[in-house]
Amino acid sequence: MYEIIRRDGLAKRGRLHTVHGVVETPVFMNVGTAAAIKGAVATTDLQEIKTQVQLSNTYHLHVRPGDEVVNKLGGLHKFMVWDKPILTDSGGFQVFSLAGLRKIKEEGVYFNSHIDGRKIFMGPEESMRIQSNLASTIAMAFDECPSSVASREYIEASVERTTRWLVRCQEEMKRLNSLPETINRQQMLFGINQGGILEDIRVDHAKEISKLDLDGYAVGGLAVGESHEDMYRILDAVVPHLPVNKPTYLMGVGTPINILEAVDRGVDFFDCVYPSRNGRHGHVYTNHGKLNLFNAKFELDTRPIEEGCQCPACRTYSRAYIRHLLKAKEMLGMRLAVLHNLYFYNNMMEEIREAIENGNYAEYKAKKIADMTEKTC
Ligand code: PRF
Ligand code: ZN
Repeated sequence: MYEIIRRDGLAKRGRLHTVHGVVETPVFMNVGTAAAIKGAVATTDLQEIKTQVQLSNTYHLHVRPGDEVVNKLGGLHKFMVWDKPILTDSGGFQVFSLAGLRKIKEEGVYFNSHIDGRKIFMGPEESMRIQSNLASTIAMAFDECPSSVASREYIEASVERTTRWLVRCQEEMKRLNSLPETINRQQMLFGINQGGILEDIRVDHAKEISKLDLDGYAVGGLAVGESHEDMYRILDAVVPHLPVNKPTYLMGVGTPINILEAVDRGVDFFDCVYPSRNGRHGHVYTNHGKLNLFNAKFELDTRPIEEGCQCPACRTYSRAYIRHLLKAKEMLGMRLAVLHNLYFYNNMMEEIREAIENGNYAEYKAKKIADMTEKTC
């Protein structure tokens, strides 16, 4: 059940009630592709960095260790020792971005594993069965994310197939949730809107999938190489055609500014590898722009990454020390930079929720963007 507590323009302050607790929205989900957040982040860290939801991947966990193994161990929550919500992506997108030779057919996708090259088939039913085995809180529909340079004809045919796949996902999920052996019999299913940057196809698809009574709706197929202006134009067109009483999830987005802009257009859920990936490379977010800790100017800098930041890195260590750790390839360097970055994102979402509650989201967004792009430090 999703409730809207407050609206400020199109921005929504909401609450998603799940079997694994409540998600306060807008929310940034922390990416743990293979059941771990890269950068040696443990469950015990997540409370301190304000994580609400972890995101894992159907495709990766199916290949290794295998969803049957996770199922025998009692599901992903027990396996990872995380009792709050987990969203699993369906595998569709990862198959397209990672797997080798692949063939897309009406029944699903044939491809080779990126680990050992073995042949795998995944269709809507397989994706739902894997996600049911994993017993995540929210399962994503099996979709195709067409290439950003695909033709109108290709995108049209692909989106129609994605709709047929969605209907199959919904039926299979209903069946799995009714089985006594299913670990999470209240698993939620989110549908995914596609259509590249073609507004008419996007809007038709949004209207079509809105007729199905799903637990939430995602906008997929963005942040795949198009301009930020195109992304915002598609959100402007699509979000008003998705059910307002259901959560809206923008998949794989993005920079702090992308998130601030998308919240303003009615988006509630986000995920992105940027904070963890950038952290592992020594790039850290601050309210005055991104810093590269490898830069020589931080050699003798005794300040924390960000003055006043309450993350585990900033409460204890200096820029100079973390810079040294990163240069010496000490694991602690990556870990601290990742913890800071995830805290920065999760804390920004808390600020966003507060601003919407106070009815001053427009001012908050303008100031946050002005500060982040001002480039001092
Ligand atoms: N589909 C799925 N997962 C995704 C995407 C998508 O289009 C994207 C696109 N940014 C990220 N993750 N299933
Ligand atoms: Zn910090």
